[in-house]
Amino acid sequence: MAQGSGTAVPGVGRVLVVIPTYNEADNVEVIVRRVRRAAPQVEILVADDNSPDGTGARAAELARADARVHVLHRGGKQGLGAAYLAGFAWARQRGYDAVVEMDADGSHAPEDLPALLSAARDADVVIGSRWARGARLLNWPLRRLVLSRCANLYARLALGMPVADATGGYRVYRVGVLDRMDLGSVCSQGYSFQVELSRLAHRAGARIVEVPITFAERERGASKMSPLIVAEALWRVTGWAVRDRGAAVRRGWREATLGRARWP
Ligand SMILES: Nc1nc2c(ncn2[C@@H]2O[C@H](COP(=O)(O)OP(=O)(O)OP(=O)(O)O)[C@@H](O)[C@H]2O)c(=O)[nH]1
Ligand SMILES: [Mg+2]
Repeated sequence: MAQGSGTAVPGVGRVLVVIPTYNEADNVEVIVRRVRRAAPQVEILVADDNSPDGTGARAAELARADARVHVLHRGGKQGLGAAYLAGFAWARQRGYDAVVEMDADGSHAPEDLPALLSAARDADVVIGSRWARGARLLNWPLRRLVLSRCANLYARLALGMPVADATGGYRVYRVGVLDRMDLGSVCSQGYSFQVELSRLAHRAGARIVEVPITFAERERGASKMSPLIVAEALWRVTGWAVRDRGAAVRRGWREATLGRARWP
């Protein structure tokens, strides 16, 4: 660890902020600049899926000008989940101690990052939460607000996780906890990725802490949210719930029958 060289966050270590991008040419420079200003010790990896609008080339320019900015050029659009997993692998190979997930469109304020990193001193996973007391939502359309509220309610009830914002995509993961999570089993393409990782972290016994954030609607560029992405989340959460409940019932049944067998 490069302690003392100005690249370590006290109590956390070397941090890599992974920013997945697809057609974010108007946003990439702004977000990189804001992260560098808000948290000068961290490094940044832009994980670009060969965006047709030239986001990758812009990110490469930023990387040439700043040794703390890196780019992962990927072959084509493969979804948010695949881009993050590639970013996590990149971080692991290079010995980072923590990775941050952050959108490129400014919805996740880099100015909140110091608070998230400070919470990471005593946690395995920190979720920048839209549904924790003190969070602020700016210009979010009512339909997105309702969708997020319902999705979180469903995920919490179906999966039994004590997490208010399981769909939120502004997070810190200590690399140690990623090692305990079975990332090879991850199958989500879109935003159910966040729920899937919440579930894996919860099952790995991770200390999960939520920190309120200010979440703003994107100002520039197009959303990649689609009905297909919502359907994927619904379908996957239901599948995990059935699997988890089935396993719990089988466990209970086994314990009950074994207990009875031992009864004198
Ligand atoms: N590398 C990569 N990045 C992606 C892909 N899909 C989305 N992203 C990025 O993931 C982040 C979140 O996507 P958004 O389109 O902002 O999704 P959203 O925040 O749910 O939607 P809005 O609220 O409408 O902005 C952005 O930085 C996107 O550029 C993908 O397939 N590959
Ligand atoms: Mg967004």
